[in-house]
Amino acid sequence: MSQKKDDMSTEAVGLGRRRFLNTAALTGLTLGVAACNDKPETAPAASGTSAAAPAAHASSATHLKPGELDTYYGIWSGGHTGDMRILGLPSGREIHRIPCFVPDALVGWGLTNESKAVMGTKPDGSLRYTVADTHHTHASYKDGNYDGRYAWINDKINSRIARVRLDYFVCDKITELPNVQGFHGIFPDKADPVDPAINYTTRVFCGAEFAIPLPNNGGDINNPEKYRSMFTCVDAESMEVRWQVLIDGNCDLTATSYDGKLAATNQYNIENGVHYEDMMSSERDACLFFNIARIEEAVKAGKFTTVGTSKVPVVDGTRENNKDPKTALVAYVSVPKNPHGVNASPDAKYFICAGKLSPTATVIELSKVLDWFDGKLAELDKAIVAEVEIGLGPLHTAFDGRGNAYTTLFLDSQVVKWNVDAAIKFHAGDKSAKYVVDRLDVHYQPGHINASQSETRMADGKYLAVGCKFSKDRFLPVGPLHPENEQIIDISGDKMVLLADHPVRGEPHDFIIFKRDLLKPKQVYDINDFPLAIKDSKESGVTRNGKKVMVKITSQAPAFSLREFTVKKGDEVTLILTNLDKIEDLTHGFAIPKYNVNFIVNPLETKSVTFIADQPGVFWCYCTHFCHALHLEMRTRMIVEA
Ligand SMILES: [Cu+2]
Repeated sequence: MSQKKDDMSTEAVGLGRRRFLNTAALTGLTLGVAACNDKPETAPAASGTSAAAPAAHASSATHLKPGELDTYYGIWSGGHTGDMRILGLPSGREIHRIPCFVPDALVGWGLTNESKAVMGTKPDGSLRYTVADTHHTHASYKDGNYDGRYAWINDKINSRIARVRLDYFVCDKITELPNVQGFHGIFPDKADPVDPAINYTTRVFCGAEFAIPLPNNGGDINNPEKYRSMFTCVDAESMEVRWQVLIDGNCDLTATSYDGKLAATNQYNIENGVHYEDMMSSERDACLFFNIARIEEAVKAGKFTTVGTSKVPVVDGTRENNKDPKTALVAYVSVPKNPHGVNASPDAKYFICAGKLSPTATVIELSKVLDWFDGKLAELDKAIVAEVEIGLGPLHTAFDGRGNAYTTLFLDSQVVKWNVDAAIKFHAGDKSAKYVVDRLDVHYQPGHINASQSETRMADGKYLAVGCKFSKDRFLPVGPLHPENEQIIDISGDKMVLLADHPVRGEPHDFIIFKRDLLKPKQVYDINDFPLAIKDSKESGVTRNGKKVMVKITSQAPAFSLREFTVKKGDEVTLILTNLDKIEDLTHGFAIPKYNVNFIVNPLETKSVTFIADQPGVFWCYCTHFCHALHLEMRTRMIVEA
């Protein structure tokens, strides 16, 4: 405890306790050990840290009165469940889950023909994939703020990107990226690099982590020096892959500039190693800056190759072939080894990379990177305007719009608040500049962090959410699998104030938080959006074409349009259901016992399922979503004749 107090008094200029682990190699070792600690240091906050106990007035902010609405939306990645989660903040209440990559039993995602078409199927009609690992979610921009059109989310396992429509909160497209593995970082652009009239998102950038032989078809397995990773650009509207850039090393996170000119990925494994040890031998890795206009000119000029059966243009962004600033497509700004997280400051000036294995944050000035591309900056690393110590295991950074950055310290189990301008002054030689403003213990081992409006020009500095990877003793024990702990922090004052803990099912990773008035969700579908819609209950009935049978049904509480329908054993049945109820919140379900069918239809929504009627008998199809006092009576009889 006294040790900790001593350290806190030297916080501004150095890191005391943290200093002894200043070398990246040692820190790397510690990273492995940290996960095994069953009790990280959780002593009461010492002087210099914020109080861990919430102040009474601030704490009440998260406890909304019954009927009171949240002021912010949070979009959270669902992790293994492959969905996107919608939270209300500051309460932290989970309001909705949007299935994307993994089947979902509530809505029938992965069961209906419409959702299977989005998810992708094998030639036999079964789903191509049923597992996922979502990490990052970001939304579309206009004028430097969210415009409420779309959000995107990644699947690291199968290198897929899903788009969610934010008018209906549904996934409408999924694209699998060619020739990459471990697709991790994702970020939409915020403007076009060339046309100033396009001040909104038209591209989404995707960084891939794992280097693989290209093409990965059995060749070059024993030539690790030929393994490469790629940075991919996806069209925001068509969701088709526009182009890819071959790079050295592995992409970690992704960030984009507000002027649309630069996208970046911080990079580890510049060594191109295939074994754990090889990936950490170099003292510095890099933050890669992609010159979007030049890449697209190169593609237009035909200066690209393709890989395997993919038709996607691939340009060369390797370090060796991008040394000349006048022609470079990619700039490799050096950062301490194995960094994690790259985040764009809301003043549009800087990207900040966190050190992970180094206790530092690196501040890179974007105008200087552009100067290098223009031949006006001789040494690229002069774009680094600060590289300052902030604590052990820095991972991700959020902003309050008042010049402060908030970085998670995985090893220290803290959030550190630091002032970017002061850090730049300190780096320039002013050792009296106190850039560390505050520290707050979090519980425990924080990964991602984000603040309200942090990733926009309108960062408002009200709330900070921290995704803690370990919850340990914060919730009632439920056996060996612990939930993760999402903590909400008030950042409106000088000191951070911890407001609330929320258990979440693993593991959300990343999230964004924005003002509720940026979204205008619709609560009833437009029936014309569905090609198969049955617009009048009189169109209901059974039509046969050989062994193929189409059953058309509508729902209007508390009845289905058909009281019964008959098919024959061996028929291929396609059942189409339109919910003709137009009233908000009047959803129906449709389940067929023994046929593994259950899905819901929202007001004026149409869905269909196809199955083989392989079991003769009577099957009571019933409404599974409570809709009416006569909900239990809402049924139809499927008769399958032997
Ligand atoms: Cu019903």
